Amino acid sequence: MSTDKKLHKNESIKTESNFLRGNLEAEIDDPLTGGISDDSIQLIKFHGSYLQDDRDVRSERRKKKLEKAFSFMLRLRIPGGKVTAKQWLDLDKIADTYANGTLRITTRQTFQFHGIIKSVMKPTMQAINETLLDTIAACGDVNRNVMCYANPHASEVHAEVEKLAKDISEHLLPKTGAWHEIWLEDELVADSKQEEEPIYGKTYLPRKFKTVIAVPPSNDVDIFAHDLGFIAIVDEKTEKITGYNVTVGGGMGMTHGREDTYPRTADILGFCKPNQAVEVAEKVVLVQKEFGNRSDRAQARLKYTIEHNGGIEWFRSEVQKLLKFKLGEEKPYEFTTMGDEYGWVKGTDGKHHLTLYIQSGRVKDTGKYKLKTALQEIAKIHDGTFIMTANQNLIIAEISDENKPAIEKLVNEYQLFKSLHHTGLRLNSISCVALPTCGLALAESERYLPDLITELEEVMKANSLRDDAITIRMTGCPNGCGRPYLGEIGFVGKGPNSYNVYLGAAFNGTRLNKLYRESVPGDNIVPLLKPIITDYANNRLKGEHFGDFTIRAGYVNAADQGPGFHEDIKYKSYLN
Ligand code: SRM
Ligand code: SF4
Repeated sequence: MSTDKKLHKNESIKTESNFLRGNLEAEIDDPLTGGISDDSIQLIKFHGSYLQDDRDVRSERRKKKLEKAFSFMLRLRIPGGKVTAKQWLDLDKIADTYANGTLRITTRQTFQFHGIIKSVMKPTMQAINETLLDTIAACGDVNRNVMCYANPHASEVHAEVEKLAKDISEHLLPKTGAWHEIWLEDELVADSKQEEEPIYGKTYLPRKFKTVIAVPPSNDVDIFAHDLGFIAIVDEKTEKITGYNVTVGGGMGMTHGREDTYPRTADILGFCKPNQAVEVAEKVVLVQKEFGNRSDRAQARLKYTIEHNGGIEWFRSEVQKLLKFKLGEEKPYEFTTMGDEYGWVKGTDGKHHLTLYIQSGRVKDTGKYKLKTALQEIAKIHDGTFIMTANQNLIIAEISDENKPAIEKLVNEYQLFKSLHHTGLRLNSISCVALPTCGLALAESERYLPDLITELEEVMKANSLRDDAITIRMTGCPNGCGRPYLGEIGFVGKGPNSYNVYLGAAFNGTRLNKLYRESVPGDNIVPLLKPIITDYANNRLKGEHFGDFTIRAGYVNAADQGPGFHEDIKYKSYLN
């Protein structure tokens, strides 16, 4: 561990928290304020929650000298993103009873609830626990929700990667009893001082840590964006997973104006057998725990640990020192897409699956489009499961032959099939939450991208590109929650109604994009992109994707793995 610099204050908060307890319970029970202390704000993240406030009313309340309109966001841990129909109904009810009445599918295959006030945090957690789910380690400096390839049509392979996602999640889960004690009011651990965190120790990790599993040719989980990834190598003849290429050091977050922060695509560490994957995950975590930067949180993710200590060769040798077996050579693989496969598919196990597009992952009723009610009605008769995807979409999964007609009837009645007929642009879009709940948002995202796409759709249609798939991603700040630096078109909030526009990522998620124009006002985005889209329609090569075209046509330079992200920018100011 680097000891020469002063440790970040979060390190002492963790160390002194008695394994994530701190003063959290007393502060949750305190009726005098809707908030909690700064230390508890850090600790509650490990319990899957963030203190937020309604930013739409912030200045009005400040003027009235009122406390901020505090509420909590709660994120579930659902490795592999699958819930039963019964759990769906329970979660839907929790959203109505305790939260803002919506379920939010995140970019990491789980749900968030927004708008939970402090006085109902315990009942909410208890209700979640009754559904046999939890929120442990959904946020915080630990391994977060583990994602895996979502499409269950290759049933056996899907079942295997889903199991691995669960195994890794369980293995890397904090072992403290704090969550159960605080939220479920379980008996206190007799002497919590004797508790141990065998993997993490008292200081947990230097920063958040994210793990995913992909099954080529689909890169639906955006494998190169994460700290740790497993690319399943499937034998063509037997259709069995023979092992995994392990990826390390991907990440999206950066800070405007800090060139030492950048998105980075992951490296390949090596190859492991299926029964070695959990051990590899543990050792990668241990190396990050030892070498990650604990002074500067903006430099603490695994991507910087690798960059600052000698690159992937150094990292490989550190992981290898801890492993009892030798990592193999990378095996060949190819990704062709990172989107979801919409519509009906039949699995190799004979079950049916319907993938629906969910705009920005928000499950709610809007006007005549009663998505939330429809899914509720479907869940009431569904004998299968629901699977969230890494693209904020939803699969009504594992439907039996007998039940398919009834589900189809509801799908038609509530016009859910409409979501499948959206344009290629919309079907490949992601937007992060941003305003009004996200405390870090500099600009709108979820409330803006859908309308911006409507305008861009006109340009696409005028150029006969209605159904062409272009990945388009927006975030309200540079933290990258919608993985915008892997979008062929990326918008990153710079200030109110102002976005940096990025172009040139690869359609299969293997290459980052590059800054095209800085601080573009919302109204100027369509005029900015219109000539480029038209040029693409007229001059693209056969099968050429938009991101590749913008590089070939000279709009942006091709990005490298990440450290040079801020270099070779052709244009910067919007006025250029
Ligand atoms: Fe994120 C912080 C929402 C996926 C990178 N993210 C936040 C917070 C908690 C804001 C905060 O710290 O106060 C946001 C809460 C907004 C709200 O009101 O709900 C937030 N992140 C989200 C979600 C809900 C976006 C969405 O629209 O779906 C995603 C929840 C994922 C989950 O279920 O676990 C979400 N966040 C991501 C991703 C994408 C991914 O992991 O696939 C990234 C980029 C990948 C990465 O981690 O490098 C991401 N979020 C960040 C960062 C920057 C981290 C960094 O390395 O610099 C922050 C800020 C931070 O950690 O300091 C952040
Ligand atoms: Fe908030 Fe920024 Fe993440 Fe969007 S990218 S949810 S604005 S932290």
